[in-house]
Amino acid sequence: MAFQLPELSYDYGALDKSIDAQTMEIHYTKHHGAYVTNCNNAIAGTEWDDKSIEEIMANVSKLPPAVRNNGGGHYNHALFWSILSPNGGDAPAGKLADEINATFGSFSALKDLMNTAGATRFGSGWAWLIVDAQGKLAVCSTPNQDNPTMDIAEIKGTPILGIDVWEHAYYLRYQNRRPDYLKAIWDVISWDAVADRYAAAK
Ligand code: MN3
Repeated sequence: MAFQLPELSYDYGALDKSIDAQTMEIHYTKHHGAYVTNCNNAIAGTEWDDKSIEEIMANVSKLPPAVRNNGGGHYNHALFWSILSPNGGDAPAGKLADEINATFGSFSALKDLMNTAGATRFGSGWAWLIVDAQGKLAVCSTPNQDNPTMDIAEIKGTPILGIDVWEHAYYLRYQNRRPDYLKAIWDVISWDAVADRYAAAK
């Protein structure tokens, strides 16, 4: 069963307060599209071609680099689109808010940690908020299209929020100013979606 691009629940221009429409369209159709195609090609005809993306991530060390890069790209972008929303930008609520306050001190402190993780990731990669094996929240970052669900990850866990810090995610509007993109992206984070992922991960 070949992987497919997930449907977006908003238009390319819907996140314009943080991400412009052209960036969204190229990012989704060309970048994510290529990860899907290349991942499918890399696993076609192998024992992995009927496995879930989660199972592939958990065993990625046994697979060729093309699967790590493109399967990772598919997993990461599917998560990324799902936690963005034109109605985002509020603050975490309920149990997730309590856990953020208990772990990091405040929502503002979490944003600072995520922004630093993203800004200091040399080259391309991702900043993550994860639930670790002990059920605790943690912030980390990964290079390229790696993620914390991969068996090769230095810090492992279930991501509930991921921010793409590849230049293709922000360059048209922000050029080299990655910190400005990171500051703006919080205006389109859907805390409902992150809370759903938190509940599922616990
Ligand atoms: Mn990307």
